Amino acid sequence: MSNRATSATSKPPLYKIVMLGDSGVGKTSLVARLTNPNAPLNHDISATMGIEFDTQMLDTPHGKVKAQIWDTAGQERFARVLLPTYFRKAKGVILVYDVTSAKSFESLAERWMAQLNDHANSDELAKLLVGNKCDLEDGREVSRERAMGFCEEFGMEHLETSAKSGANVLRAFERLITIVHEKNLAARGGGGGAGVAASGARGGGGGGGSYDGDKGGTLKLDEGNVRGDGTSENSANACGC
Ligand SMILES: Nc1nc2c(ncn2[C@@H]2O[C@H](COP(=O)(O)OP(=O)(O)OP(=O)(O)O)[C@@H](O)[C@H]2O)c(=O)[nH]1
Ligand SMILES: [Mg+2]
Repeated sequence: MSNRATSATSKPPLYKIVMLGDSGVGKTSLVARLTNPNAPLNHDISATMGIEFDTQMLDTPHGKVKAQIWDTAGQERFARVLLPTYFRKAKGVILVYDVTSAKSFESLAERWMAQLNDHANSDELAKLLVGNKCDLEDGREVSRERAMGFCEEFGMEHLETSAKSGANVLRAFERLITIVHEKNLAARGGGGGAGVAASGARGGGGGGGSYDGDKGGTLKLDEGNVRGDGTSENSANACGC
């Protein structure tokens, strides 16, 4: 059977991608803008307290693929215990900073890249640097040139986005998933793009938190019930209620 016939009949591949960055940079707002483009930005949004995930079909030059987007907690107390779960079977990472916060940018090199290297094979992960809140030009603390320096050092592309206006939001997710998909196609010698994450996407497994690859859901934690291995005494709440 030709590759063409295979791709016409097979399900789109599913890849897990992870949003990383300090608390308040706008990770949840970016995912909300992607999945619900017409809803206004929520300024009263709560900090993510564990993991929230959603799936979204995205276009690539090689056809449609499904992204399972893990929106993680930027707050140290939650992120620390959940890092192994965040990275398990992940194929791509969006590193988010806030263009109005130099601290959030510096944190990427000082904190998030180090944790990525500790918990995942960084070379195998597709990465994209995203400077969010580009609508707040008057408050800018991170220049594009500085961001480009980071990209050269760590080998990734860069986009500035606004979860408020919607600027570049779809483009950022589509760009990352295209890099992920192309890596997968290259690894398979250019053949059909079978879903790498799909086999692990149902029923969870050893990494903590079960989830359903076709739906969104949440795994909410609080300090009292987080164990050191990244699991929780709370059961995963995959219905999102
Ligand atoms: N002006 C502006 N505000 C934004 C933008 N994106 C997010 N915000 C605001 O920034 C605040 C934090 O956004 P969140 O999406 O909760 O940030 P987060 O990265 O998910 O934070 P944690 O869940 O704590 O890790 C909220 O008040 C948002 O309304 C943006 O593009 N422009
Ligand atoms: Mg959040």
